[in-house]
Amino acid sequence: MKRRFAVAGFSLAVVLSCGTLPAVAADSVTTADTTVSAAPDVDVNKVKAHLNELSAIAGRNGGNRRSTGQGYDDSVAYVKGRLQAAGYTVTEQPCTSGCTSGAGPNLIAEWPAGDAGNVIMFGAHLDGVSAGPGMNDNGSGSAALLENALTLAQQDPAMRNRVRFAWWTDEEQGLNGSDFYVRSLSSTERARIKAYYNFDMVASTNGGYFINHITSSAAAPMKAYWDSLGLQPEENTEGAGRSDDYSFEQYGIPTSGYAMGASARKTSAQAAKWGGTAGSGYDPCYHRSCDTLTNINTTGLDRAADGIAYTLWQRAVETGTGGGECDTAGVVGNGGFESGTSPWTGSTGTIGAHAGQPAHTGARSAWLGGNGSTSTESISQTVTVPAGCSQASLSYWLHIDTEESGSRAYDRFTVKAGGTTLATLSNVDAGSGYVQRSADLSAYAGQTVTLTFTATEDYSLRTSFVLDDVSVRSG
Ligand code: DTR
Ligand code: ZN
Ligand code: ZN
Repeated sequence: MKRRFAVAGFSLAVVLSCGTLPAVAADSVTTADTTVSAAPDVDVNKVKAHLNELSAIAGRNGGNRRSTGQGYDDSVAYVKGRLQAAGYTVTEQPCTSGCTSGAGPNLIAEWPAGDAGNVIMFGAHLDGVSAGPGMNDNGSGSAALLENALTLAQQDPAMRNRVRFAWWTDEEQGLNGSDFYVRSLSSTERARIKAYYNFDMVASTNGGYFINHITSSAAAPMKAYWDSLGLQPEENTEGAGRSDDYSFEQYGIPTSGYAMGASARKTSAQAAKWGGTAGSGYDPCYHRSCDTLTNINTTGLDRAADGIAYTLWQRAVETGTGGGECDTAGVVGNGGFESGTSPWTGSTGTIGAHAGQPAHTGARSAWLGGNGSTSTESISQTVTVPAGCSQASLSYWLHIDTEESGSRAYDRFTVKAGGTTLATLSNVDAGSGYVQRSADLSAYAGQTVTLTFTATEDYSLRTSFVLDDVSVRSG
């Protein structure tokens, strides 16, 4: 369904009541001095066309798309062909350990733009059970993801972060394809993945609106989109640990995703807010032969597909610098300490050009501590995190130089937002140069908060905490 609720198509009162949700499903929003791209509407008819192809593939292959059969390999070939035609480099990854014997490959596609050190992943399992064609489980997630990948390629917006898509093999036999993928990555490659979003059963005919880890920072854009539609989403308790997001969770990668539910029954409270039949399963055809093209909730499928696009744009697309959705330029004043001391307050005598302690960039820094006697030095400034930043972080460069030795913390450095401690470091973290560190500020979107950096030393032996290039950034 083509739905556009650009700012112009929405009453101002409604925009304001939605609080912090910026520019949903509009093609672009023109601000005072620039045009920033906003998430597109993903055409649900095109998502359904992919489902038709997957259904036909099952029909030609004994009625299923089980990971070990030709129905799965043909599904891989279909998705791969569409992605390649759109300009993706696509990798088939054979699952060489932990998968069912004879299982086909994972399919991985990365859009080749944006910071390769910040990868946002979106995945769905492409295999089904042997009982039927697997249209809701999981043609729905596979097709919604494919159309999102094609939409991204077609729009080709300026990218801030890297987007990687995955279609997993052998989920139904134990999350095996995704487990193999995450296990096979080096720890460096794993650390580049900042979030994984999973889509398994997003079109259940008697479904609900479920989000994995709904209160997490990774889930914020997924939730913001469904909240903007008034859907009152709930935690995906039924699916916890039961789909491919679990493989990423086990390595500490933040995960979220959408689901509409499997065999668990809808409660009367859920039927009251979402419609449908209380006391019946969310998907009456779960793992059955009747999981066909008629077992698809088109409205739910559309809402999931559009929310994926919204999340992808929020997390990975460049939003421009002219007062866009999450413009972090200038949020921290004089973050490099190059122009006097204002707007920093507190121990501003620590700010300057310091012989013997080089700056990270420029000539000046804030040298906190290094006295070798009982002392506390602190600098603060009050910032406003833009409301459009569903993901925001505090970044700073810190060089810790110490005369202390051993593994006991004598001299400490803390980073606070208001009364909340975001980070604690000490002489134990000392090293030869500057290290860039960051802390999550997403919880402060739309709020004004005082950032404070404090060095506290004990009675002897100096530890210097040299701070430079403080900024708030999106993502
Ligand atoms: N991974 C699903 C199993 C599953 C069970 N409950 C839920 C809830 C929401 C999504 C998925 C699931 C399967 O593939 O069968
Ligand atoms: Zn599934
Ligand atoms: Zn299943």
